[in-house]
Amino acid sequence: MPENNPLVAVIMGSESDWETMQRAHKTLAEFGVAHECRVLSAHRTPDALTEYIRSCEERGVEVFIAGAGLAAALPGCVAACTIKPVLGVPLAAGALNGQDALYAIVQMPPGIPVGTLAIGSPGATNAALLAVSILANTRPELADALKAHRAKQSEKVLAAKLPCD
Ligand code: RP5
Repeated sequence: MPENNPLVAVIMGSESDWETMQRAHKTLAEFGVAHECRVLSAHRTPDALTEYIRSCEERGVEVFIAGAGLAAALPGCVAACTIKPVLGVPLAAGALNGQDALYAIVQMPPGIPVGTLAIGSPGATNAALLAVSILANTRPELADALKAHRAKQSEKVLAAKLPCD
């Protein structure tokens, strides 16, 4: 595989999802993980979605991240088309503030799993970190980068000052 081929594909159901899903893009970029982001909808572009997943597999993608709101069929549809790990991010897009998407994504029937993250930005960030963890199983440089990232978080907590200090 050429070196710049994406290892992670970040798919979202609508352009309106970018505001949240850019957290996944930014986190993957921070770790230097080759990835690409696409808008494709399970309901509105089913054929293009299937074709895209096939092309991702041919180009060596190892992890899929899929973010969607409302009925949020996207992560499950991606999982139906690949045996690669699929990480689902429920997005707050309507009256139910993402709880609809959370239930839709987390309640996959047994046999076609989607690793479901938190609603919204924390989920988008953690989906990317989890993708890095998966890739780090076979890439020591990513494992080191993850350890450094954790250490930085620990330092920040330990250095915290309260108004009563
Ligand atoms: C879902 O419907 C998308 O993932 C998005 O979160 C939501 C609303 O989409 P738009 O009406 O903004 O295109 O499929």
